[in-house]
Amino acid sequence: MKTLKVLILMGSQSDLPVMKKTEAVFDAFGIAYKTMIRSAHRTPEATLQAIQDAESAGCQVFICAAGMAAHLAGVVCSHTIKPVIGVPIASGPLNGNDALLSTVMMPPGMPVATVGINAAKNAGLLAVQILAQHDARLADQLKADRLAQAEAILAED
Ligand code: RP5
Repeated sequence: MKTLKVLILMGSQSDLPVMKKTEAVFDAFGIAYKTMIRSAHRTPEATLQAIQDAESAGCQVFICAAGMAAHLAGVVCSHTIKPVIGVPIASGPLNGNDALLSTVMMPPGMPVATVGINAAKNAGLLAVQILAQHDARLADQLKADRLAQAEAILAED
């Protein structure tokens, strides 16, 4: 079994349809990940436990998705020095604008790499880029992916 590389946390099962796009990236790149429903507000102790268990298992990157007053990524950041990627989810009456600001506006010294609202694919790719710093296979796969994107755009002429 492969060592865990990424833990995906999301505040609610209602976030899962969006976060399936992050899982698809890791499936495509052959990266070992785990997905859990943990909420900064509703399950604070279980969230901390998940972080500690993941670090013990070798986790290198955390991805945290939440909507509304989205504090999950910030809370995870407060418990680890591993990179934390935040995905603001468009849920609730403010359509993710609340989650975007809650996730991105971290205080100095506590960074969360925040992607766009519902940008779950980019969260996955950013995690792959982080892991590729020490993994030549992943770096090659990323280059091939960029090339394929360029070719697809040019083919649209
Ligand atoms: C957040 O509140 C979750 O991340 C979700 O985006 C939003 C609504 O949660 P549910 O009421 O659908 O469980 O904590």
